[in-house]
Amino acid sequence: MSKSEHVDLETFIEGVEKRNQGQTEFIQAVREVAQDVFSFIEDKEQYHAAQILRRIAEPDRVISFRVCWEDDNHNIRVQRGWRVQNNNAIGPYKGGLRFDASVNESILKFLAFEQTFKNSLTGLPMGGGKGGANFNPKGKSDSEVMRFCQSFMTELYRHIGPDTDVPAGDIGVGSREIGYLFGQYKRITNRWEGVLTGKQLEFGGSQMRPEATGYGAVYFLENMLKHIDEDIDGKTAAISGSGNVATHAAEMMISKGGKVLTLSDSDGFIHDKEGITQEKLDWIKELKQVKRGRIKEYCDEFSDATFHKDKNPWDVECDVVLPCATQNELDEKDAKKLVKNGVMAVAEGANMPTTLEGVHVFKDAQILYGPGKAANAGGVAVSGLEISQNAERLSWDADKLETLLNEIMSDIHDRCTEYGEREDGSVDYVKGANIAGFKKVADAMLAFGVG
Ligand code: NDP
Ligand code: 2IT
Repeated sequence: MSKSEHVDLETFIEGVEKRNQGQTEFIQAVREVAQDVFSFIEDKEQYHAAQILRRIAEPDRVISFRVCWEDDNHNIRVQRGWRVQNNNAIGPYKGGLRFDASVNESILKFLAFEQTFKNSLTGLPMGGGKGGANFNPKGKSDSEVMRFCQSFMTELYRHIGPDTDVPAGDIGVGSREIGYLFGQYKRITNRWEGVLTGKQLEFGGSQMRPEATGYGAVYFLENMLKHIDEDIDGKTAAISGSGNVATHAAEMMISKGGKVLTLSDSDGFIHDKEGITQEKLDWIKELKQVKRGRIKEYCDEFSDATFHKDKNPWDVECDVVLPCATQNELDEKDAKKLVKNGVMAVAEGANMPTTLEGVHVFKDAQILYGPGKAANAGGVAVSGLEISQNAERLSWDADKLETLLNEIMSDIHDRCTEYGEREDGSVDYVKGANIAGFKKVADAMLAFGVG
């Protein structure tokens, strides 16, 4: 074969921009990975010749469909649903479903692209996918959510399967929604199979799956700190979000002796200078999961705390930061403030919560910075273990799963170190995660030939 002509990084990005006009989040995610992958493959002709990154950055398919449902006032409502199947080189497509008013194709394509690298990093055989709908579950009755989920699955079921594509939860999709979705899949197909993860324990769910993303992010943080002979005990933390990931990250921080100062939702953040204790956190979990309330109500219950409307918590002085709400919630200005205030580590529970400019601030300051695709991989890793349990029709106990989660997070840390260590011994976790995640998928694609 004659030597192929290589495009340079900027030409590659220009092509991505041209083919995905207006899809800013997707372009951002590709740009962040491409920088590191281009330097890694510089002297590796086989990856260039096979156009591997170009192929990973073009989803295998994007399925979009109408979701029609009836609200409690008998109005007919029409939403748009999607499943983005990005890449299945190393296993069936795997990744969550997001129900939020902001959901669009760009956001789901960025999430499916990121998921491909994240799932590779876990060491488990899972490809990358993501889906969801521009449906806002806030303020909806249980019956409305049920009818929406049933309608959504009535189309989605034909595109998924335990060996094809296994969705799970993400923003706005928790155990209630997974229950309705699974029930409808089972009804339509007459098959009981592990087609979704994040199920309740009664019907094939895994111990530790609800906790896995948040706990895993703290284990990753602990690994990064250990690398510089530090630990969590006594460290103050600012956490954003108050959903599944944020509350479990807070729980593990508290259990390791950390002091959690903040949590948030899309209305603003709460600041509790005394620290959010496990007792207070149990109150928050009840507020968010059962009463479906707002985080500001915390200040009515715990009067020392203050609520900061329409603000994120990045002004608060702290040792470590765990952004656990959503993409692009921490920008360059926030990053500079955090560095100025002496933050030593950032572990991302959310997907791409830091803007590209913010990432550069953290990297330049050489603080410990664990990107989402590494730090929040514990959730999908335990989803992978839920698939294994369903396949062998067994349930493993919580201790075994917690041990496995711990080991997987430590292995991910080691993979990042292998490819991201700088000459001075510090670690560029972004580079490490991007290259380690890429290499496994790329080598599988090379084995398959062009297709
Ligand atoms: P939840 O729906 O349980 O919670 C989301 C939290 O983020 C809520 O507190 C929500 O507040 C807040 N939030 C959402 N959108 C915004 C916004 N635009 N501005 C400010 N706050 C916002 O979702 P998860 O905890 O599951 O997901 C949080 C993040 O973690 C996401 O980035 C997700 O992709 C990522 N993630 C999740 C995994 C999982 O296993 N669940 C695995 C890996 C990553 P409000 O109630 O006001 O909307
Ligand atoms: O972003 C993520 O990794 C998730 N939302 C979890 C995906 C999964 O399949 O468990």
